[in-house]
Amino acid sequence: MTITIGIIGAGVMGADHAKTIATQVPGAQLGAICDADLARAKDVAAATGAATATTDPLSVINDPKIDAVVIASPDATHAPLTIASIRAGKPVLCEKPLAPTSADCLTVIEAEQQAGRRLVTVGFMRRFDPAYVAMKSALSGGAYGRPMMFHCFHRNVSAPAWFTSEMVITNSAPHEFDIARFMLDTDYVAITAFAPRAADSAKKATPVVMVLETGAGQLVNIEVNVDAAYGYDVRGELVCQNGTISLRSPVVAESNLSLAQTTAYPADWRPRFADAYRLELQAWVGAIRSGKPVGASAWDGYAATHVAEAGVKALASGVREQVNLAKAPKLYV
Ligand code: ISE
Repeated sequence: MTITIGIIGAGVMGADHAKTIATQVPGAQLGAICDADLARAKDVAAATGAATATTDPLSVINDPKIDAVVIASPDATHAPLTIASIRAGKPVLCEKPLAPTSADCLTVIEAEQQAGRRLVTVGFMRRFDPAYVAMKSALSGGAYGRPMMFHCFHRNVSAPAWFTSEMVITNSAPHEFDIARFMLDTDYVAITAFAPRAADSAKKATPVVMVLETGAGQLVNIEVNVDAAYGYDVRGELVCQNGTISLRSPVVAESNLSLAQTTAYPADWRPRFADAYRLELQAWVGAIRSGKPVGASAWDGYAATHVAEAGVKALASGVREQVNLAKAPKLYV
Protein backbone atom coordinates (compact mmCIF):
# COMPACT_ATOMS: atom_id res chain seq x y z
CA MET A 1 0.00 0.00 0.00
CA THR A 2 1.48 3.36 -1.04
CA ILE A 3 1.29 6.03 1.66
CA THR A 4 -0.01 9.30 0.18
CA ILE A 5 1.45 12.30 2.02
CA GLY A 6 0.31 15.91 2.21
CA ILE A 7 2.96 18.53 3.01
CA ILE A 8 1.90 21.77 4.69
CA GLY A 9 4.47 24.50 4.21
CA ALA A 10 6.56 24.74 1.03
CA GLY A 11 9.43 26.77 2.44
CA VAL A 12 12.98 25.53 3.03
CA MET A 13 12.08 22.44 5.06
CA GLY A 14 8.78 21.62 3.32
CA ALA A 15 10.41 21.73 -0.11
CA ASP A 16 13.31 19.64 1.17
CA HIS A 17 10.97 17.01 2.62
CA ALA A 18 8.95 16.97 -0.62
CA LYS A 19 12.08 16.30 -2.66
CA THR A 20 13.23 13.55 -0.28
CA ILE A 21 9.81 11.85 -0.28
CA ALA A 22 9.59 12.05 -4.07
CA THR A 23 13.03 10.54 -4.66
CA GLN A 24 14.22 8.56 -1.62
CA VAL A 25 11.24 7.17 0.30
CA PRO A 26 9.97 3.95 -1.32
CA GLY A 27 6.26 3.26 -0.77
CA ALA A 28 5.33 6.92 -0.38
CA GLN A 29 3.95 9.49 -2.78
CA LEU A 30 3.05 13.16 -2.55
CA GLY A 31 -0.69 13.84 -2.65
CA ALA A 32 -0.66 17.59 -1.97
CA ILE A 33 1.61 20.56 -1.32
CA CYS A 34 0.06 23.38 0.69
CA ASP A 35 1.43 26.86 1.25
CA ALA A 36 -0.04 30.33 1.92
CA ASP A 37 1.78 31.30 -1.29
CA LEU A 38 -0.02 29.29 -3.99
CA ALA A 39 2.71 29.95 -6.56
CA ARG A 40 5.28 28.45 -4.20
CA ALA A 41 3.06 25.44 -3.53
CA LYS A 42 2.60 24.94 -7.27
CA ASP A 43 6.37 25.20 -7.91
CA VAL A 44 7.15 22.52 -5.32
CA ALA A 45 4.28 20.32 -6.56
CA ALA A 46 5.54 20.60 -10.15
CA ALA A 47 9.14 19.89 -9.12
CA THR A 48 8.20 16.80 -7.09
CA GLY A 49 5.23 15.37 -8.97
CA ALA A 50 2.72 16.06 -6.19
CA ALA A 51 -0.86 15.62 -7.35
CA THR A 52 -2.22 18.98 -6.16
CA ALA A 53 -1.24 22.39 -4.79
CA THR A 54 -3.42 24.43 -2.43
CA THR A 55 -3.42 27.21 0.15
CA ASP A 56 -5.89 25.42 2.45
CA PRO A 57 -4.17 23.17 5.05
CA LEU A 58 -7.42 21.72 6.40
CA SER A 59 -8.45 20.59 2.91
CA VAL A 60 -5.21 18.56 2.84
CA ILE A 61 -5.57 17.18 6.37
CA ASN A 62 -9.22 16.14 5.80
CA ASP A 63 -8.75 14.84 2.24
CA PRO A 64 -9.58 11.07 2.28
CA LYS A 65 -6.87 10.56 -0.37
CA ILE A 66 -4.22 11.84 2.09
CA ASP A 67 -2.96 9.13 4.48
CA ALA A 68 -0.40 11.19 6.45
CA VAL A 69 0.70 14.79 6.94
CA VAL A 70 4.06 16.58 7.19
CA ILE A 71 3.85 19.99 8.86
CA ALA A 72 6.64 22.40 7.89
CA SER A 73 4.66 25.66 8.11
CA PRO A 74 5.48 28.59 10.41
CA ASP A 75 6.04 27.56 14.06
CA ALA A 76 2.84 29.23 15.36
CA THR A 77 0.72 26.96 13.12
CA HIS A 78 2.32 23.68 14.25
CA ALA A 79 0.07 22.93 17.23
CA PRO A 80 -3.33 23.69 15.61
CA LEU A 81 -2.45 21.80 12.42
CA THR A 82 -1.08 18.84 14.40
CA ILE A 83 -4.29 18.74 16.46
CA ALA A 84 -6.37 18.85 13.26
CA SER A 85 -4.32 15.91 11.91
CA ILE A 86 -4.88 13.95 15.14
CA ARG A 87 -8.61 14.60 14.96
CA ALA A 88 -8.60 13.41 11.33
CA GLY A 89 -6.85 10.22 12.52
CA LYS A 90 -3.78 10.96 10.36
CA PRO A 91 -0.17 10.22 11.35
CA VAL A 92 1.67 13.57 11.40
CA LEU A 93 5.35 14.48 11.26
CA CYS A 94 5.58 17.98 12.71
CA GLU A 95 8.81 19.94 12.20
CA LYS A 96 10.36 21.30 15.40
CA PRO A 97 9.19 23.00 17.49
CA LEU A 98 5.94 21.16 18.24
CA ALA A 99 4.80 24.59 19.48
CA PRO A 100 6.53 27.80 20.61
CA THR A 101 5.13 27.43 24.15
CA SER A 102 4.90 24.41 26.46
CA ALA A 103 1.24 25.27 27.11
CA ASP A 104 0.49 24.87 23.40
CA CYS A 105 2.50 21.63 23.34
CA LEU A 106 0.25 20.32 26.12
CA THR A 107 -2.85 20.97 23.98
CA VAL A 108 -1.39 18.62 21.37
CA ILE A 109 -0.64 16.01 24.05
CA GLU A 110 -4.20 16.33 25.34
CA ALA A 111 -5.59 15.74 21.82
CA GLU A 112 -3.33 12.73 21.27
CA GLN A 113 -4.30 11.22 24.63
CA GLN A 114 -7.96 11.64 23.66
CA ALA A 115 -7.19 9.80 20.40
CA GLY A 116 -5.70 7.04 22.58
CA ARG A 117 -2.76 6.31 20.28
CA ARG A 118 0.49 7.93 19.17
CA LEU A 119 0.00 9.75 15.87
CA VAL A 120 2.56 12.55 16.31
CA THR A 121 6.25 12.44 15.46
CA VAL A 122 8.27 15.62 16.04
CA GLY A 123 11.06 16.39 13.53
CA PHE A 124 14.07 16.01 15.82
CA MET A 125 15.91 14.34 12.95
CA ARG A 126 19.28 14.09 14.74
CA ARG A 127 17.97 10.92 16.40
CA PHE A 128 18.34 9.35 12.93
CA ASP A 129 21.72 10.93 12.07
CA PRO A 130 24.30 8.13 11.58
CA ALA A 131 26.88 9.87 13.81
CA TYR A 132 24.46 10.27 16.76
CA VAL A 133 23.12 6.73 16.16
CA ALA A 134 26.70 5.39 16.33
CA MET A 135 27.31 7.39 19.54
CA LYS A 136 24.18 5.95 21.18
CA SER A 137 25.03 2.43 20.03
CA ALA A 138 28.58 2.69 21.43
CA LEU A 139 27.24 4.01 24.74
CA SER A 140 24.67 1.22 25.02
CA GLY A 141 27.44 -1.39 24.65
CA GLY A 142 28.56 -0.63 28.24
CA ALA A 143 32.33 -0.53 27.65
CA TYR A 144 32.43 3.26 28.07
CA GLY A 145 30.86 3.06 31.50
CA ARG A 146 28.65 5.82 32.88
CA PRO A 147 28.19 8.98 30.77
CA MET A 148 29.01 12.05 32.88
CA MET A 149 29.16 15.04 30.50
CA PHE A 150 28.01 15.86 26.98
CA HIS A 151 29.75 18.77 25.26
CA CYS A 152 27.69 20.15 22.35
CA PHE A 153 28.52 22.85 19.80
CA HIS A 154 25.97 24.08 17.27
CA ARG A 155 27.16 26.73 14.84
CA ASN A 156 25.31 28.32 11.91
CA VAL A 157 27.01 30.47 9.30
CA SER A 158 24.75 33.46 9.91
CA ALA A 159 21.28 34.38 11.07
CA PRO A 160 19.01 37.25 9.97
CA ALA A 161 19.46 40.55 11.82
CA TRP A 162 16.05 40.04 13.53
CA PHE A 163 17.14 36.68 15.05
CA THR A 164 17.57 37.19 18.82
CA SER A 165 19.58 35.47 21.55
CA GLU A 166 16.27 34.15 22.93
CA MET A 167 15.55 32.57 19.51
CA VAL A 168 18.99 30.94 19.65
CA ILE A 169 17.57 29.09 22.68
CA THR A 170 14.01 28.49 21.42
CA ASN A 171 14.69 27.81 17.72
CA SER A 172 18.20 26.33 17.41
CA ALA A 173 19.09 24.78 20.78
CA PRO A 174 16.03 22.45 20.97
CA HIS A 175 17.99 20.06 18.76
CA GLU A 176 20.58 19.69 21.50
CA PHE A 177 17.96 19.68 24.29
CA ASP A 178 16.31 16.71 22.58
CA ILE A 179 19.35 14.74 21.40
CA ALA A 180 21.13 14.97 24.77
CA ARG A 181 17.95 13.87 26.60
CA PHE A 182 17.57 10.99 24.10
CA MET A 183 21.28 10.06 24.31
CA LEU A 184 21.40 10.06 28.13
CA ASP A 185 17.86 8.68 28.47
CA THR A 186 17.11 11.08 31.30
CA ASP A 187 15.50 14.45 31.98
CA TYR A 188 16.88 17.82 32.99
CA VAL A 189 16.49 19.38 36.44
CA ALA A 190 18.18 22.77 35.94
CA ILE A 191 19.61 25.13 33.32
CA THR A 192 22.00 28.09 33.45
CA ALA A 193 22.60 30.33 30.44
CA PHE A 194 25.31 32.84 29.55
CA ALA A 195 25.94 35.16 26.59
CA PRO A 196 29.19 36.93 25.69
CA ARG A 197 29.20 40.58 24.66
CA ALA A 198 27.96 40.83 21.02
CA ALA A 199 30.79 41.01 18.47
CA ASP A 200 28.58 42.77 15.93
CA SER A 201 26.30 45.48 17.29
CA ALA A 202 24.16 45.21 14.16
CA LYS A 203 23.11 41.72 15.18
CA LYS A 204 20.50 41.00 17.86
CA ALA A 205 21.69 37.44 18.50
CA THR A 206 24.81 36.66 20.50
CA PRO A 207 26.22 33.18 21.02
CA VAL A 208 24.62 31.46 24.02
CA VAL A 209 26.34 28.96 26.31
CA MET A 210 24.10 26.80 28.51
CA VAL A 211 24.84 24.26 31.21
CA LEU A 212 22.06 21.76 31.85
CA GLU A 213 21.96 19.37 34.81
CA THR A 214 20.20 16.02 34.49
CA GLY A 215 18.29 14.08 37.12
CA ALA A 216 21.11 11.51 37.01
CA GLY A 217 23.74 14.10 38.03
CA GLN A 218 25.18 14.57 34.52
CA LEU A 219 26.15 17.86 32.85
CA VAL A 220 25.29 18.90 29.29
CA ASN A 221 26.97 22.05 28.04
CA ILE A 222 25.72 23.57 24.81
CA GLU A 223 27.25 26.40 22.81
CA VAL A 224 24.99 27.76 20.07
CA ASN A 225 26.41 30.42 17.76
CA VAL A 226 24.16 31.33 14.83
CA ASP A 227 26.71 33.77 13.39
CA ALA A 228 29.80 31.57 13.39
CA ALA A 229 30.66 32.80 9.86
CA TYR A 230 33.11 29.97 8.89
CA GLY A 231 30.58 27.18 8.22
CA TYR A 232 27.73 25.05 9.51
CA ASP A 233 29.37 23.00 12.25
CA VAL A 234 27.71 20.68 14.78
CA ARG A 235 29.95 18.86 17.27
CA GLY A 236 29.39 16.61 20.21
CA GLU A 237 31.58 14.74 22.66
CA LEU A 238 30.18 12.35 25.22
CA VAL A 239 32.56 12.00 28.21
CA CYS A 240 32.10 8.68 30.00
CA GLN A 241 33.74 6.87 32.89
CA ASN A 242 36.14 4.86 30.65
CA GLY A 243 36.44 6.99 27.53
CA THR A 244 34.81 9.48 25.21
CA ILE A 245 32.74 9.26 22.01
CA SER A 246 32.83 12.17 19.55
CA LEU A 247 30.68 12.92 16.53
CA ARG A 248 32.45 13.05 13.17
CA SER A 249 30.71 15.17 10.54
CA PRO A 250 30.46 13.53 7.11
CA VAL A 251 33.36 14.63 4.88
CA VAL A 252 32.54 14.06 1.21
CA ALA A 253 35.86 15.27 -0.21
CA GLU A 254 39.30 16.38 0.92
CA SER A 255 41.24 18.62 -1.46
CA ASN A 256 45.03 19.02 -1.68
CA LEU A 257 46.22 22.11 -3.53
CA SER A 258 49.05 24.65 -3.28
CA LEU A 259 50.58 23.09 -0.18
CA ALA A 260 47.20 23.07 1.58
CA GLN A 261 44.77 20.30 2.52
CA THR A 262 41.16 21.43 2.99
CA THR A 263 37.71 19.97 3.65
CA ALA A 264 34.57 22.04 3.25
CA TYR A 265 31.88 22.97 5.77
CA PRO A 266 28.28 23.02 4.51
CA ALA A 267 26.52 26.38 4.34
CA ASP A 268 23.54 25.22 6.41
CA TRP A 269 21.99 22.20 8.16
CA ARG A 270 20.46 20.55 5.09
CA PRO A 271 23.66 18.97 3.66
CA ARG A 272 24.99 18.10 7.14
CA PHE A 273 21.74 16.31 8.12
CA ALA A 274 20.58 15.10 4.69
CA ASP A 275 20.96 11.44 5.78
CA ALA A 276 19.14 12.16 9.03
CA TYR A 277 16.15 13.73 7.25
CA ARG A 278 16.02 10.87 4.72
CA LEU A 279 16.28 8.18 7.38
CA GLU A 280 13.69 9.95 9.54
CA LEU A 281 11.18 10.10 6.64
CA GLN A 282 11.85 6.48 5.67
CA ALA A 283 11.41 5.34 9.27
CA TRP A 284 8.23 7.43 9.67
CA VAL A 285 6.64 5.91 6.53
CA GLY A 286 7.68 2.46 7.74
CA ALA A 287 6.10 3.18 11.12
CA ILE A 288 2.83 4.22 9.46
CA ARG A 289 2.76 0.78 7.87
CA SER A 290 3.77 -1.14 10.98
CA GLY A 291 1.74 0.93 13.43
CA LYS A 292 4.83 1.10 15.69
CA PRO A 293 5.68 4.83 16.26
CA VAL A 294 9.30 5.97 15.75
CA GLY A 295 11.26 9.09 16.58
CA ALA A 296 10.49 11.93 18.95
CA SER A 297 6.96 11.96 20.39
CA ALA A 298 4.74 14.93 21.24
CA TRP A 299 5.98 14.54 24.81
CA ASP A 300 9.58 14.91 23.58
CA GLY A 301 8.45 18.02 21.71
CA TYR A 302 6.92 19.38 24.92
CA ALA A 303 10.09 18.59 26.90
CA ALA A 304 12.30 20.50 24.42
CA THR A 305 10.03 23.56 24.44
CA HIS A 306 9.74 23.45 28.25
CA VAL A 307 13.56 23.43 28.62
CA ALA A 308 13.83 26.27 26.08
CA GLU A 309 11.43 28.37 28.16
CA ALA A 310 13.56 27.75 31.26
CA GLY A 311 16.67 28.64 29.24
CA VAL A 312 15.22 32.00 28.15
CA LYS A 313 14.33 32.67 31.80
CA ALA A 314 17.89 31.73 32.89
CA LEU A 315 19.44 34.03 30.26
CA ALA A 316 17.33 36.92 31.54
CA SER A 317 17.78 36.19 35.26
CA GLY A 318 21.46 35.25 35.13
CA VAL A 319 20.79 32.53 37.72
CA ARG A 320 20.29 28.75 37.67
CA GLU A 321 16.65 27.97 36.80
CA GLN A 322 14.88 24.78 37.82
CA VAL A 323 13.44 22.58 35.04
CA ASN A 324 10.36 20.86 36.45
CA LEU A 325 9.15 18.46 33.80
CA ALA A 326 5.96 16.63 34.75
CA LYS A 327 5.96 12.82 34.62
CA ALA A 328 5.28 11.57 31.09
CA PRO A 329 1.73 10.20 30.61
CA LYS A 330 1.44 6.43 30.01
CA LEU A 331 0.96 6.94 26.26
CA TYR A 332 4.57 8.15 26.04
CA VAL A 333 6.34 5.77 28.41
C1 ISE B 1 16.90 25.51 12.11
O1 ISE B 1 15.51 25.69 12.35
C2 ISE B 1 17.22 24.06 12.26
O2 ISE B 1 16.41 23.23 12.60
C3 ISE B 1 18.65 23.73 12.08
O3 ISE B 1 18.85 22.33 12.26
C4 ISE B 1 19.46 24.51 13.08
O4 ISE B 1 20.84 24.27 12.87
C5 ISE B 1 19.20 26.00 12.92
O5 ISE B 1 19.95 26.71 13.88
C6 ISE B 1 17.71 26.29 13.12
O6 ISE B 1 17.47 27.68 12.93
